[in-house]
Amino acid sequence: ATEELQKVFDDKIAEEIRIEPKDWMPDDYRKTLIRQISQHAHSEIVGMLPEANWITRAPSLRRKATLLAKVQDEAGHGLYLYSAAETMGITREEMVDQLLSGKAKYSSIFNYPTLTWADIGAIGWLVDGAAIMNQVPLCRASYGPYARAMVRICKEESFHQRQGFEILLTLCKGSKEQKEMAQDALNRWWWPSLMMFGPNDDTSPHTAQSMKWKIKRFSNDELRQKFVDVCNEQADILGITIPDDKLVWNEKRQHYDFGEINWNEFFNVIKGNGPCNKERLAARVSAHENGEWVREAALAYARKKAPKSPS
Ligand code: FAQ
Repeated sequence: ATEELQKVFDDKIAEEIRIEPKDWMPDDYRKTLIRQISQHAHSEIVGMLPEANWITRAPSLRRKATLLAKVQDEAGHGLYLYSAAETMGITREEMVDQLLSGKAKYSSIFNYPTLTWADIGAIGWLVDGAAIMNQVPLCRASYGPYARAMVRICKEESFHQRQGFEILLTLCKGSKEQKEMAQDALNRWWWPSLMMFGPNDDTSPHTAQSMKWKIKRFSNDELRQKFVDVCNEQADILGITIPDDKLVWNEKRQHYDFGEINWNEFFNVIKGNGPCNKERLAARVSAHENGEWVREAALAYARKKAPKSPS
C-alpha cells in the first residue's frame, strides 16, 4: 500500500500538483519541511532583534514609523510560517522549545550586530534582498501551505528591500561622513549576506533531495550567483564599493566572478559562536518568560468562553 501512496505522491510532484496537509507524504519529506519551515520562522522572529535595536534611534519620525512597520511585518512572517509548519504535525510549543533550547537553527545573518543607522539600510538592501532571491522560488515549492505563505511574505520583503536601499541612497547623497557610514555598513554586511544562501552545493547535504521534491527550485550557489549579479549594479547606483577585489564580470559565464567565502566563519556562527548568538537567544528566552502571563491569561479566557460540557 505504501508503494501505491508513494506513486501518487511522486506523480503529483512530477505534474506540479501541490501536496496538501492531509495528503500522504514520505516521512523524510515531512521532516525536511518541518526543519526548513521552522528554521525559516525562527529566522523571521530572531531577525526582528537587530533592527529593533534602532527603532528608538531612527533619525526621523518617517524613518521610525517605517522601521516599526517593517519589524512588525517580520513578526507576521514568523507567525504565518509557524502556522504552515503546524500543518505538518509539529506544535508551536515544540518549535519554540527547539529555538529557546538552542537546538533549532535560524539564519546566521541575525547573529551580527547593528552598529550604526546605515546598518538598517544595509539589512533592507542586502538581507531582505537575499531573502527575496531565495524566497521567490519558494512560492513554487511543492508543499501548498508553505508556497502560499511565501507569496505574501515576498510582497512585503520587496517593500523592505526598497526601504533599505532608499536609506542607503539618502546617506550616499549626504555628507562625506554619511557616505563613509554607508560604505562601512556594506563592508560589514556583504560577506555575511552571501552566507545566507547556505553552504556551497558540493557541501550542502540537503539540496539534491530538496530539489527532487521541488521544495528548492534552485541550488544555494545558483541563488547566490544571481544575488551577486544584481547587487553589483545597485552598488554602482549608490556609488559604494563591494568589498571583494576578486569581483569581476566574466564575459564567458555572463556572470560576475567573486571571491571565496570564509566558510570557517559561517560554520562557527551556525554552531553558536557568532558575535551575537548568545545575546539573541537570551533576548528570545527573556521575551518568552515575560510573556508567560499573557499565555496564561489567554488560556484562562478561552476556558471561560468554552461551551460548558453537559453535566
Ligand atoms: N544560517 O543542506 P543545506 C529572513 C544550515 S531570511 C543558518 O544547504 P537547506 C527575512 C541548514 O539549515 C532568512 N543555518 O540546507 C528577514 C542545514 O542545517 P540542518 C531565512 C544555515 O535547508 C529579513 C545545514 O546548514 N530564510 O528571515 C544557513 O537545503 C530581514 C546544511 O545546509 C530562510 O530560512 C544559514 N544561512 O538550505 C527577516 C529561507 N544555511 O538543518 C528579518 C528558507 C544553511 O541540517 C529581517 N530556507 N544552514 O541542521 C532555505 O531556503 C534553506 O533552508 C537554506 C538552506 C537555503 C537556508
